[in-house]
Amino acid sequence: MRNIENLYDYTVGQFEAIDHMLTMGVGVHFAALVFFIVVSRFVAPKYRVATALSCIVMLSAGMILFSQAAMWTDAFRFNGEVYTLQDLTFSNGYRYVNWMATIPCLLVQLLIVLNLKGKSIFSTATWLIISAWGMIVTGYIGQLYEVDDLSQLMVWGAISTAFFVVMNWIVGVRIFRNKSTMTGGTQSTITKVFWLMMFAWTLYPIAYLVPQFMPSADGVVLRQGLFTVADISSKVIYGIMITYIAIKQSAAAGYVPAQQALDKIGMDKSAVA
Ligand code: RET
Repeated sequence: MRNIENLYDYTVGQFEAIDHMLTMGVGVHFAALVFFIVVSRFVAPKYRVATALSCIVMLSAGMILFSQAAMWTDAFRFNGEVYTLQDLTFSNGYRYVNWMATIPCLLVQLLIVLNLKGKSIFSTATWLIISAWGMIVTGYIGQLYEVDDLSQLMVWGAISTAFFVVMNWIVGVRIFRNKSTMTGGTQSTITKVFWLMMFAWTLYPIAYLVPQFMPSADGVVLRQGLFTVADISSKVIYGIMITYIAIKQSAAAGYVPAQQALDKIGMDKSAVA
């Protein structure tokens, strides 16, 4: 009974909205997995790990969302009027555990397209991963209190946010420092990636705070909606932008499959010339 999801009855509309959002999330991540596998051949070996990391994130997120959707439909039964909890419970905790793996992948793919190498990629990745894990572990602990003790939710949330700020600061500094190394006209795209991250990643702490500002069945629908928008933006759209940058930089470095792909879809003719 750790999550507020288990406290309410849901109308058919509320129940199905959540079921449909989770199921859509599964579909989007698996479809994107196919996309990343197919386009990885246009990415030069130097950047290909970035796209491979997107594949891992898609598989991992698709699987966790599949299990969230199954858990949601297993936990509640329709009694002719509303959906009520049965002898199983629903938990968001699995998401947090999944982030321990997916967030490092998302951060490392960013560092790869920022052209960081050797010692500097290793040390930046280490600091980013330490702060990300600090953020996740403290957030995981906090969400265990969302039903029983909102003050604990807030205290752990504040500690987690401190890690989040450090992580964002490192990301911002790295992007704006390394922008000048980026080729193929990708400097404006990386700025967009930065703002996408700031937007999408902030939706997660808002979802965390739902028990504080909207403890109701509608709040639960809002929370699962926030998670869905955040997941698709921070992993799928982000991954597409990262791979786009990787292909453009590959073309600028003379990688022929990248040049052919860009020429064909008319995105960048200058890189071929
Ligand atoms: C928590 C706890 C409350 C405070 C903050 C949080 C931040 C979570 C974030 C999650 C990002 C997840 C991603 C997943 C990709 O697979 C832990 C909810 C600040 C930023 C990008």
